Amino acid sequence: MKKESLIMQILIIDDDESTQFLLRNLLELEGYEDIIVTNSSESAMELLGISGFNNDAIEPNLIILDLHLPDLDGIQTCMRILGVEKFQDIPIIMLTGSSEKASLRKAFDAGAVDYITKPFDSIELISRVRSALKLKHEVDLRKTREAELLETNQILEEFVARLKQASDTDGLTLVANRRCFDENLIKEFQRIKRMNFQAEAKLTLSLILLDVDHFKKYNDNYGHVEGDYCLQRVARTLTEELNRPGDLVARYGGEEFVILLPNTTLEEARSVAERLRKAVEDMQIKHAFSSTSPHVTISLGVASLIPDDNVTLNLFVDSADKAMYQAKTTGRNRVVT
Ligand code: GH3
Ligand code: MG
Ligand code: MG
Ligand code: MG
Repeated sequence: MKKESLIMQILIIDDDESTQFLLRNLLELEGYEDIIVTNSSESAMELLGISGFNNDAIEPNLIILDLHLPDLDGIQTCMRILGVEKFQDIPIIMLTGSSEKASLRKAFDAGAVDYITKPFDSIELISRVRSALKLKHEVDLRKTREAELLETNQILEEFVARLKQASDTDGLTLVANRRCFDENLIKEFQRIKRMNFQAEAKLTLSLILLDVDHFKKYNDNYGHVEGDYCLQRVARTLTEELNRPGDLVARYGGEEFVILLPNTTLEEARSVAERLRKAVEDMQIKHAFSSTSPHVTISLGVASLIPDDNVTLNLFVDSADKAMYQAKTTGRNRVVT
């Protein structure tokens, strides 16, 4: 395997042939094999793919740049190269005559990392080249590590989001599960309570609890698989019937579902419940063993409260449950508030 230093590519931009020759020889003696030499700023721009599209554009690890070029001067050339995003970390060593020290400041301002005065000392040249390449290598390594870390973080975040999604979802019906409902109930209660604080018109939180009628008979007669399928269809209908973004359908357990309706009054919730009742009945899922209807139906209980300092959540679900129980005892397939 090749030593790291040998696979480094070096671009020399200088119009003087003897300088080109000398630099190339010294670098090759040191073991750098991939050396590209060019005469002018414009030809360098072409090689780097800066002045126009170049399918074979090079990406050198180091540039040695003459301060005086026949076209654009070295300082402007330096700025043009470093202004390209993918080249912003390329180390550029300026080549200057000994009388040009005054220009050095400009060269460093333009982003050059080092300079060598002509005529140059070979040991000095090699040392500066090596140290610039070493620095570049370290920057590259750091950037690669940062990019890898970022990617790992993104994968982790996606994974966590998927876990959260799974832990919030009921596996059979794909609506929210009980855990997710409990969490959202508290969140919405607190949120509306904050909004109601010192507000003139108080917002209401409503709840619909519903249960499939005579579902035991459905299971006993059509089988558990058909029962599961029926629950899936009911869940889908409930979801499709709700149209406000904050509404949440959850499976409360067994054949019972619960719907959270933020900023919804008792009257509004009652009409939502009535719409749901009708939508389930209108699916006309055959149920020959129900004493209520020839089709699958649901019974619904509705409860509302105004979240503020005077109420707690404790009895909220209970009161929806009581209303639902009343819907059961007064004939099923109905809404009770
Ligand atoms: P009611 O009208 O009073 O609600 O009567 P019901 O028969 O629906 O109520 P009951 O509580 O006696 O029976 C509920 C049935 O729901 C019994 C249970 O096996 C069934 N069940 C609960 N969860 C599931 C499920 O995930 N899949 C299936 N297929 N059945 C379920
Ligand atoms: Mg020159
Ligand atoms: Mg039940
Ligand atoms: Mg039931």
